Amino acid sequence: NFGVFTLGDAMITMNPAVKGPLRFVSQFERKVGGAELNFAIGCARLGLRSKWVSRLGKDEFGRVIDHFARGEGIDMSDVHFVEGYPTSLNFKEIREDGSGKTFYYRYQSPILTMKPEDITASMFEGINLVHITGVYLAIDPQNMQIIMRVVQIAKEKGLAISFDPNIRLKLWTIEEARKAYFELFPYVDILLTGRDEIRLILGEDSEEALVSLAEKYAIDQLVVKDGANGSKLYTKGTWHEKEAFSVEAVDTVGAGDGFDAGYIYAFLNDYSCEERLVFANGVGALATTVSGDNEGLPYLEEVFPFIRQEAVIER
Ligand code: KDG
Repeated sequence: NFGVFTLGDAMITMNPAVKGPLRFVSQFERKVGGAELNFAIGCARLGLRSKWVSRLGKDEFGRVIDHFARGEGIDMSDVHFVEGYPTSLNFKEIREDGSGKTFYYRYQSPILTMKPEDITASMFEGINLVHITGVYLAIDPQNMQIIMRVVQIAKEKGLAISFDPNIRLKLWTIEEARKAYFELFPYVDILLTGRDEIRLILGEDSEEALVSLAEKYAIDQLVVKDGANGSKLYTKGTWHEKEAFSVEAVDTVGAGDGFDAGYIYAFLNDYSCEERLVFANGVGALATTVSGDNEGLPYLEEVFPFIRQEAVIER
């Protein structure tokens, strides 16, 4: 059974009870979000051992996140409560097609209390892959030092490193984001990026530009997620491409994290390139069919009938 490691901030996510502009929404459902935690949940549901490293506010919302993540079977041994830093919040606005906007209340996140020396080699026991996302990097410039420590230990241990830029331009500028990504690319084995994101990062999304990025930084697998248009993978000199599954999306937030979890599951389990894309497309699609950032992430046994498009017996 493979183990994955990820690190990041979680938030209480206020999901609107109705669709449309937030100023007209008066009721919300309290849920849990956070890109890296979503990834960890996605992996755990697929049966991977999943470790999430974080800090939570020593408050009621911190307890909500703690209970929620424990309930998902996440390894929480390096998640600690800190005083004086309220647990982060965000409010979502959801449009008719399931897309939406995020409004952050994420100042002085509890995870800012973490120091590079808090990352130790013993935290990586039983781990096969380290997953990093740009959300953690966007929260504070000092987080790069922590990520460099993670990367250093991962490399010493010969672990694979996956990275999702997860651009959040409400948290930093594209220039700051680019600088951080290019600092990290030399260590990345698997790059999982949205098509619109890679366009922002490189200024274009042509196959030539992607190939030269992969080759320059020795990125073994470069995966481009293109939502309803499917996904493609460049590895070892060849492109592979798979169409998306058609679903009725109600909430697309967290679909990219689900895709990443699906891809990493399939990679660790030695699936072929095409199979990895099909599996990841399936997990990403299923994630959009349920409201909330991670509620729709499927269990392993739900993915297979879905990707084979088998009829499910409902009653
Ligand atoms: O990828 C989903 C995340 O974006 C969501 O859960 C909230 O972490 C979050 C963020 O910063 O947007």
